Amino acid sequence: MAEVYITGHRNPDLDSLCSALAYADLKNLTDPDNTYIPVRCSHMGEDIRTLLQVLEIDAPEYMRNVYPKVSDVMLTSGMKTEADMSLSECARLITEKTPSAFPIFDKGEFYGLLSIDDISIWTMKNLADFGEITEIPQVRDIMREQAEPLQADDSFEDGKNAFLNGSKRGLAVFRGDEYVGYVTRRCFLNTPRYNVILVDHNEMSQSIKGLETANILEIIDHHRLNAMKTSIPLFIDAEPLGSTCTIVYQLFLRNGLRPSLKTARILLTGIVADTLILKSPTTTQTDIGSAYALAAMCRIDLEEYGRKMFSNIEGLKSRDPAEAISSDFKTYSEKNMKIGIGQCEVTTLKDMNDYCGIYLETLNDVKKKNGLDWALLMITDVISEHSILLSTACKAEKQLPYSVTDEHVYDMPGVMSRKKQLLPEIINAL
Ligand SMILES: [Mn+2]
Repeated sequence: MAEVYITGHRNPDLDSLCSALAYADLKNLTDPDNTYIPVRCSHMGEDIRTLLQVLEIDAPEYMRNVYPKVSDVMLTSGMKTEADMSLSECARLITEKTPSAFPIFDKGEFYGLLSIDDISIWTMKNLADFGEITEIPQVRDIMREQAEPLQADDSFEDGKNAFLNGSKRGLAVFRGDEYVGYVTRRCFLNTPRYNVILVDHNEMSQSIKGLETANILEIIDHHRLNAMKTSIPLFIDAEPLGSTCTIVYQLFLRNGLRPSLKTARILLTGIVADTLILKSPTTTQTDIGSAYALAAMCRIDLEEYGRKMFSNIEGLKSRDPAEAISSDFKTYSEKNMKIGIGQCEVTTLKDMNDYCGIYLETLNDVKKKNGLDWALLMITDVISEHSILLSTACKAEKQLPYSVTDEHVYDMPGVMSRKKQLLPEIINAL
């Protein structure tokens, strides 16, 4: 039985979060031999958090990275060896299990690690001094000085390195100041690998930290393909649909399964959000068919549900610019340039002159902070299907096919999709 983590991209949007939740549900139904756990690999923006609350959807748990950790290889002893146990009692336990080190408790509390060296050193010394062992000591009396314990979240490499110096047989593992287990040298023979499924993205730079050390089992996505080299064969379902949730719904159908009502509503949420209520040019007949089928299943009026979702979006004027820009920000590497493009949805562009200046300024900070060559922000009015584009100063900026309304501000009527409409023009301009 293995654990498999399903994650969307960093700065998760609703499609990323919802497709992870729904796909985990599907995988747990079709493959009960393994456990599929939906996670998110970064923090959520304020607007997404509020929206999830309004829609009564629980976000996947946050997972910092998939680097192998000490906790992945640590042992927890079934032996309850007490500090006041006699050495002969202890010896009987050891010959049964032959561990090189194991934990000793004092009235249930962790006392320290006893290593096989503690026992042999004591025995040798007694034999050398007296020629025989006259008195049997308690375990606590022969334990030598304890080494600094490891932390459960320490990396596997750090844990392994802790054994490089000296002749330690084992090390205790703590979480904070609580004992949780112990490790011996043998624990570090094989590096464990996390199992990961990527949804709604396929690029390393947008994914969970430590992915290069993990097994990527599957990719379910609707973005351009710029995937990493993988170490094992994998299942990929990449389709040019409006939402990853549509692909996940199609996979339910292909498996002859119907999503539960809860999952149906989660899928619907992802589709409505990513297709901007089925109005984005990325929307296909499959998205429309899937969305209406799911809405019917949940007895939800699709348009009303969409309006309710988007009416919860606060105007950019009242939001913190840095937070708004980073809430849906993606980075790309193209023609040796590092580019970042953010997108914000609004329900009107009438107030844009009130905030354009401060957003342009903040965009420059974001560019510097992230070591980017070019940063852009697309502000999309989902009602009138119209976007404006803010840009940091860049040579390629002049090549963009949009009309300039102000310095570094461009008008993009009818443009709603970063991926399908803006990104190809950016690459062209470069
Ligand atoms: Mn998506």
